[in-house]
Amino acid sequence: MTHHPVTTALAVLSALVACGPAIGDEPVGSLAKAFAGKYRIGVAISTGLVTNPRPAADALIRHQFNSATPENLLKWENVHPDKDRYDFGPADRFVAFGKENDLFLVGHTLVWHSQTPAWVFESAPGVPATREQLLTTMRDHIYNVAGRYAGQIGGWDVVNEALNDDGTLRDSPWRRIIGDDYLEFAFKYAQEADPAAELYYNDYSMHLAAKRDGAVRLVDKLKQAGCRVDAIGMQSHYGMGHPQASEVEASIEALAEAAGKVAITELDINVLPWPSNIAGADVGQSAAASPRLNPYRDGLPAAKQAELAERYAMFFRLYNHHADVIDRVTFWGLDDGRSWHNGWPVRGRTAHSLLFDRSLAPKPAFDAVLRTATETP
Ligand code: 9MR
Repeated sequence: MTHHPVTTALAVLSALVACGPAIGDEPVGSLAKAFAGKYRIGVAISTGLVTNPRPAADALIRHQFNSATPENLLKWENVHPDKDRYDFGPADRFVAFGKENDLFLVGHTLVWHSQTPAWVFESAPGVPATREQLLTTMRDHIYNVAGRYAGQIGGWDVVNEALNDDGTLRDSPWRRIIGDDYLEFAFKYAQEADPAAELYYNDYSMHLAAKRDGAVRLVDKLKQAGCRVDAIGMQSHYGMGHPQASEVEASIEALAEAAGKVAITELDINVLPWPSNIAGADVGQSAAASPRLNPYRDGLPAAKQAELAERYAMFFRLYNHHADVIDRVTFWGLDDGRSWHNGWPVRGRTAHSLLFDRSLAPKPAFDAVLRTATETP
């Protein structure tokens, strides 16, 4: 099928109106501007958008967001794949993009059990590193990565996902080799690498009471040990039926009390059916594909769009109510086509988790979120 040139031109124009800065009679509002008095609005940027930039996506980011987190390119396996080799190319481009567009940049992440090459935990292939060796590896990595971007990356997820859902410390190689105090070293090295950067502890399922209590204990302990923790990150990978607003609210309050500030660091709402064997956001889990698990291949029906919009609005009303302790709300991806939910926990699904659809047009959820910025409580 060929497209009539006028139809094509109109489609291009309407896409520009939808996602670009004010063009035409009804400019699309800007999340960053609408929430400017409350908190920053961030977006996770995929590596593809950095290595293969798309003008329409760049324009959308510029118009809608004032903060950005690299979705993958600063993870250990990407930035420091071998002991003596760093790959700073994509990260340098991400930082340059942030500077050009005046975005507050968040580094994700320095110390995590996942996406970390095996060599980090070994002194020779198959031989576990000693505590001293692993501390040296951790320090060098943090100094080289956070140090390189000192003054440019404004805050770091220093440690990611150190807790089990019951609030105890995860049995990661970091903990097994160094001991429970590995987090203290991570925060200390990060502060030394860039004394001006904000330092965060970041985790998923933080609405769970036991995990929230564990995070409070963890941050209290870090502070007693003399570490600075500027905010606790609640990743916020949500579904349509869970969690309850009351659970999220209780965590915002408790975590803000412990750290002073909370950041919503990886927000998305998955409308797809949830495989029965999966819980939380642990990237190590997976489930088999089936048509039943991929019901919206051809688009999200209007009733579901409205439900998603209302659920997003509900969370933003909560964030607005607690805006005094919320530093930032970051969406985990720019648009539905780029959401990690297309590939996890089931491969090859059609996700609808974000505020912009696959053509970068704003969805009803976008309008609903934007409206909350000016609602009277
Ligand atoms: O969205 C990320 C996906 O592209 C990666 O394949 C995956 C593994 O690195 O990580 C995803 O991001 C995760 C984030 O780094 C930590 N919290 C959970 C996120 C979703 O899995």
